[in-house]
Amino acid sequence: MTTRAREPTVLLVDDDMDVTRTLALSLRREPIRVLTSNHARAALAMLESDEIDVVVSDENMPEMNGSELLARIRVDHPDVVRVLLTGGNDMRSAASAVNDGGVFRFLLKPCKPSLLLSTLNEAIAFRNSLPIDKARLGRELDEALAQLWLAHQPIFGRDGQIEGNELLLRSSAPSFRGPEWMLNAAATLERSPLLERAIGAEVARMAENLHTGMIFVNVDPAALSREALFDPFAHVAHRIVLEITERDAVGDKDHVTTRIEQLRTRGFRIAVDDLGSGYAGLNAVVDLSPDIIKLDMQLVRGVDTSFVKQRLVASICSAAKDLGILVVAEGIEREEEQRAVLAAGVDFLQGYHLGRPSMSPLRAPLFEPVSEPVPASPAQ
Ligand code: G
Ligand code: MN
Repeated sequence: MTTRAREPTVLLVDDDMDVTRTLALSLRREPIRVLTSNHARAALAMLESDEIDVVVSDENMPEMNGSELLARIRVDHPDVVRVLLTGGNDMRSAASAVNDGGVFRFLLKPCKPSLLLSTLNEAIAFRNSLPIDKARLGRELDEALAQLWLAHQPIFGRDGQIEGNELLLRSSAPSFRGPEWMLNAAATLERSPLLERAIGAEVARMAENLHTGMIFVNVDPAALSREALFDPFAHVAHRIVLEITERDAVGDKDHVTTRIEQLRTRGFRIAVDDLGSGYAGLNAVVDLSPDIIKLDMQLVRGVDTSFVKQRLVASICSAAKDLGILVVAEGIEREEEQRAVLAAGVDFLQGYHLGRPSMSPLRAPLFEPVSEPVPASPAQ
């Protein structure tokens, strides 16, 4: 749960789902994180909760047109670079959006993938050239740190018993725009070790409060060498599963492997997070020899209706079994997905359908349910 060099994030807004889908698809091989929204209001909400560098918005939308949306973004998020996407008949509004200074570029529909990409690269370069207001970011990070807490999301065994919890970074401060924002803010200000110390202490507190079961902690390869993250909870290492999240290609692979070995010797278990997503490929399993594999949500999404996904999940489970590795299916949102991953042989289940991350800090110890039936009290 720490720093990572962030991929630039682009938000595509169009009321036509086919347009957002096609544009997103054309960018899938680029080192760009692409979010989409089909409603202007939803887009504004995403800007509040996520860190977004560039917004590309359609002009002609029912509830709020693109120029108006971008004008609002200009006020609330001045650093976000704005691009307008228009049909030929909206040229007038496009021209005024650019002339009034609010919009970086406009693109004509239908937009060629190569033009979209070059425009986005220019927008991202422009975004990166803007000076960061470090004083403001520092205040926001301080606020977020002061109200930092860890949500816990249950992870279930095949029999429906809770076997553990994944801890997820949260803060109650208004400046908090999500875990990625916080990790990046700390990295930008060279304060990652401070954030890691705070997280380490919270993990220890949560381990005490959660009383029993495994505790899954997200760790970025960059944080592996910083002892201060692990020291506070080293005394409960046997309960801790370190989820290695590789959003970025790992730089020094040998170093990562050596560090993982050391942590394993200290009693920590190791999981490869998001297996099957961009960077967490099968090589991660070879390099890290994990105890646990967490299947990426994209493999789980719609697994009940995709024969390919069913076969892939079943094959991974079967290979994992041979290797003595346990498999978690995460991001289960529907009963049918749950049934399909159980049929494919996963060991553990996680997702909104079974239990959402907790909404507020955990204050008191949470005890496991009483295993013996409580005798009914005699009738009055
Ligand atoms: O990358 P990682 O696997 O650590 O991602 C965990 C994130 O996934 C958390 O932010 C958590 O809130 C979210 N999450 C957990 N369960 C679900 C789910 O069922 N569906 C979706 N969409 N997200 C989920
Ligand atoms: Mn995770």
